[in-house]
Amino acid sequence: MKFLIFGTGALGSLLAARLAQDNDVTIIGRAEHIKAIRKHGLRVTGKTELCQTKLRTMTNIEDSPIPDAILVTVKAYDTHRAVASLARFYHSSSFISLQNGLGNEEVMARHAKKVLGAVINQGVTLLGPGEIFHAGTGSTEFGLYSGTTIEDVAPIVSSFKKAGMPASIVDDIRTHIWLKAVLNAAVNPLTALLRIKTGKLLDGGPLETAIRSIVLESVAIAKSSDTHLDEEEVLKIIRRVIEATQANKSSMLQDLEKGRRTEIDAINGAIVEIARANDVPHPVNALLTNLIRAAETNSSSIST
Ligand code: KPL
Repeated sequence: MKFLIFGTGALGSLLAARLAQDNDVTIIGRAEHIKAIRKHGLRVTGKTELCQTKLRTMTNIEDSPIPDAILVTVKAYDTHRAVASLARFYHSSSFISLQNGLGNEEVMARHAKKVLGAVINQGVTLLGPGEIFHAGTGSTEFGLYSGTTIEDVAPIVSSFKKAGMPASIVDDIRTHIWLKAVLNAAVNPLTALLRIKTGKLLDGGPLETAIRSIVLESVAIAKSSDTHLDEEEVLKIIRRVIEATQANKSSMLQDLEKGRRTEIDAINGAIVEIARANDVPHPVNALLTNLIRAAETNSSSIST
């Protein structure tokens, strides 16, 4: 298959490294990362150990061949910009968001003819230009979102499996996207605010109580938006993902540590927006959103 991976942060780089073993993969990313990959290959350590040299690297989208599937892995606040720059492919390729948060697929579906939904759980860290660390591995679920059929999704799932990444097709991808948003709403702000690795959340005490509060409130908000999630099931799944990615630093923690903007607006912030629109209580998510916004503005002066 021909893949275009748009956004070569930690996750996009992992997907590129693994999929390029058996597919034609083009990556578009920041100049210094691309330069390092061209020189030394893309180095992956941790759960994946390889140095990938079979990548078509680009910094300019205009030079890319037409792909079968575009995996969008930019930060959620960059989705609009990414989708606008992919206009050449609106009528030819399947667009797939492998991002955090709610609303990415809606942005794609406003322009692209074929959109697939997907949810991925992989713990990955960018170590430096051309180098990533794969801390925790999980599955990827794909589903039809708009304008797509099983013929669009099946070959992508096969490619993921062949590349050693467990993948499946689900009927209700919108519910899975919500589930991932609730997972991120619980894991990401807590790990970022406390500056802890994901595994520390399973403390059998206050942090697990905090996770429960976030999940109960978020599940009620999902319900107001016609998405049914079972609270206890969600808690079980979150526990499983935390166990599988325990050595990982969540993406929000990594963002704060680097003094970068986080994806809080697309995660807890988006949940708050939906709660407001549907008149549902949302104090826990609103508090976390405000705390992360405050941490974003103060992260560079943490020791003063
Ligand atoms: O999606 C994640 C992230 O860090 O953004 C995981 C690894 C699932 C933790 O929430």
